[in-house]
Amino acid sequence: MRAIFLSTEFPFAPWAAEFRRAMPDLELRCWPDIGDPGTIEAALAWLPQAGALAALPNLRLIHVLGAGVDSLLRDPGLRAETPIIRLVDPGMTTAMGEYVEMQVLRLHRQQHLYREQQQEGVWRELPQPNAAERRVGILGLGVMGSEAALRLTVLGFDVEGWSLSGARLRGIPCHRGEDGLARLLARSEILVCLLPLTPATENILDAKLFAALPRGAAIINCARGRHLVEADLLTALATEQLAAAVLDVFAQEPLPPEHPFWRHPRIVVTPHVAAATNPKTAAPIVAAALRRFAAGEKLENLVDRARGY
Ligand code: NDP
Ligand code: OXD
Repeated sequence: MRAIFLSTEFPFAPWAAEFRRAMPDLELRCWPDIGDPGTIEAALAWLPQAGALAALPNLRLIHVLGAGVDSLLRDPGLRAETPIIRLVDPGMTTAMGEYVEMQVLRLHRQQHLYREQQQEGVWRELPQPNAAERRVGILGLGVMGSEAALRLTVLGFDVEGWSLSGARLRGIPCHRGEDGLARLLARSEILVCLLPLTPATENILDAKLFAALPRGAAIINCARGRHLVEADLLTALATEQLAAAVLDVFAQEPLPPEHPFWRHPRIVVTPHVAAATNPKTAAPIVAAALRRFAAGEKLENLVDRARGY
């Protein structure tokens, strides 16, 4: 099989090395060294170069090198009939679980407040509820959200979620629809966003949503920057409707140096690293999908274009 590597962000060399091991018979080229475009059957894509997809007349499959497909679906060169597989890599799922656990524990144990006290040289003990008394809400209970929810449950937190289907997850109540969202928000002292970015979820983290949370709640956004209305977050922190925010993803990445989030005392910024794609673990997964495709077998983790994720 002949495939093309399309990425404005991921360097090619580590992927090429991993694919040589995982799939020695794959002829993997890197844009713009494309050869005869008509011979390329598959694209391995993360933020494809402008015009690249449109230039491949016989493309039969796209495998995304990440979990989210929002940027790929915006590519004007994408044809409606080309199947898209997204990356479901247990290594990334574990990483996301760790990130959410770490940030929820930080907020639960009030490290943001102790940090401020330390800077002012203040020795003051704050009330310390048990994990079982801390209500956490998770928006999106898919691959990443389920992992986060289950790990937090193991730590003893009182976890509930929200998803499109409302499918119940091993004892974790899951809400759906507008009413369900309102019920989840009303109880969530810490709210984690793990939704895909779609027209239905864009700007979901806005003033209306913040007002529906208990006063002094905290949010963690490790999904996409465009889920968040940035100005509304700054207002909610200024009025103390929200006590803190942890942000891993941003509308503009890298976050510009002058952006107010960098120096905000109640915002933790991490540079889109909650669950980074790792070529070592991802390449064998992508290779297995390409082999299934070549053998005409049923494909897994296909993106539903109508739903947008
Ligand atoms: P999944 O597709 O497995 O899960 C998506 C979840 O969101 C599902 O539970 C789905 O509901 C729910 N959902 C989708 N649309 C809606 C809606 N309109 N209303 C309510 N619920 C909705 O995705 P993943 O868990 O793999 O990943 C989630 C997102 O995390 C990715 O799209 C990506 O943006 C982000 N991400 C960020 C990373 C980082 O490093 N910061 C790394 C990896 C991913 P249902 O279960 O009913 O289908
Ligand atoms: C992803 C990401 O979607 O890293 O995989 O954000």
